[in-house]
Amino acid sequence: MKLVFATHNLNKFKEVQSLLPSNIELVSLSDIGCYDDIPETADTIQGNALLKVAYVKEKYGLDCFADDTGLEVRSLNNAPGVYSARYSGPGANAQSNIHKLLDNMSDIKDRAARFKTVIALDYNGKQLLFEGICPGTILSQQRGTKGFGYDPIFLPNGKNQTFAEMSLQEKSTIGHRGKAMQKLMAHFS
Ligand code: ITT
Repeated sequence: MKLVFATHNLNKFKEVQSLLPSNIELVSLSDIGCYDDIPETADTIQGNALLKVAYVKEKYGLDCFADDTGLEVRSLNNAPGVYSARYSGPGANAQSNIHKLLDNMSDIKDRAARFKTVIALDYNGKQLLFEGICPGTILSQQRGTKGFGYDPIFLPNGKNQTFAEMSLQEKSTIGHRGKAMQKLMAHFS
């Protein structure tokens, strides 16, 4: 079976590809000729995941799934949350977002946070949602060079390595995206 994964994030694509059984062939946005900046204007993570699949369905008529992810920090009222990608403003990137978050948390003792992924699936005329959550804490300094985004400052609960210090496989086993993907795959089994 072929399924479009509606993401422009190559790291996400690789994570998801490593989790899929061999009977599912993942098709990228560039494979279908989509280079558009798909609007993510909803005010919830779930809403943005649904917007991404709706865009591909409407413009290309293809079944697909999409992932929207946010980092929710308890002491910041769950910010950056749905705004994780543009937390540091126009031209934001992973490093500027990390620096802004560490600055905002410099005096904060409660470092609890969680990654939340919502996968939206548009398949056979139906839309379904699958959620994955990974609890952890925000470190005060970056550790590790693997992964992407906020991974160097996120220490999952019960682990002594950040997501950026772990192998892709280990991150997927305990991580938010891996948990949401397990639910997606259970749907197809
Ligand atoms: P697509 O929308 O094209 O899938 P994106 O990078 O914009 O790619 P999101 O909107 O889901 O994806 O991501 C929001 C932000 O959260 C963005 O800054 C990511 O780098 C970050 N992020 C997402 N998943 C992450 C993960 O597993 N580890 C660390 N940071 C992550």
